[in-house]
Amino acid sequence: MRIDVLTLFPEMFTGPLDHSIVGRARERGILDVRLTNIRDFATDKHRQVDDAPYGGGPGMVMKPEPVFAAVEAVIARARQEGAAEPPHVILLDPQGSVFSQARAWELAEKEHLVLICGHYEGVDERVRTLADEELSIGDFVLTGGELPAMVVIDAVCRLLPGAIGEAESARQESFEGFVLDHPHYTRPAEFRGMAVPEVLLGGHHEEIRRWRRKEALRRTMQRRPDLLAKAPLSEEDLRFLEELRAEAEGGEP
Ligand code: 9D3
Repeated sequence: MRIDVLTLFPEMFTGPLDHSIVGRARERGILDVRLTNIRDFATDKHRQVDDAPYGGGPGMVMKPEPVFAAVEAVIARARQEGAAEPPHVILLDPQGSVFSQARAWELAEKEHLVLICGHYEGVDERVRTLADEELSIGDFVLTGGELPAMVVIDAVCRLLPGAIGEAESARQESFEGFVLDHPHYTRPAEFRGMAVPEVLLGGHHEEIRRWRRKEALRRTMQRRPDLLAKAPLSEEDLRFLEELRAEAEGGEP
């Protein structure tokens, strides 16, 4: 997959994209990330990329011309390099639809993404016409679209074939994200008086699988009942949930 990132702050991306799974995917050629500084497409003598809002008010708005020129240059370059289809263009914006694991799976199918990062008070409204979709990463205020772009790249990258180990990939399903993880332990078996659950020490694989699934459901029920409502549940899951309900019932004074 190829991802072009258009930003006024390309330096922000060095670090997060150079390490761990994303760094390795880039080394292996699974992911090709290219950074474009929108300022390089400013044409006036001051290389101005933002301006005061029409109608007045505080803050600055990103001018449309450099963003349009940058997106058009990236699209033209991809076509020259033999791309069959035009890229999927995403504007990172607080007004976008909220990014999700389901959206990450869909984006992982694309050959080429273009991520446009706004900064300051946002982009000129006409920039929206460049985008196939607008994405937010949640209801909190950041200073720009750069961190959200990195979040999207990270989430999509680990879904690309070959990005993570075979064992882990096999566990990845499109259902991922509906049930929280079970508790994890490593050595020592007892730490500051806190013991690892007996079942995990025994090596009885089927018993361990059942324990993990039940604990995953317990956590999800306790912390994120909203997820459980959407989760595809097996007959066994429903039995575990019934047991958990009974345990909770029995726990009452
Ligand atoms: C304080 C300015 N806000 C007035 C209501 C609007 C605003 C404009 C630009 C708020 C944040 C930003 C910069 N943020 C992003 O560009 C952004 C973002 C975010 O802030 N939160 C979650 N997802 C995203 S995606 C892009």
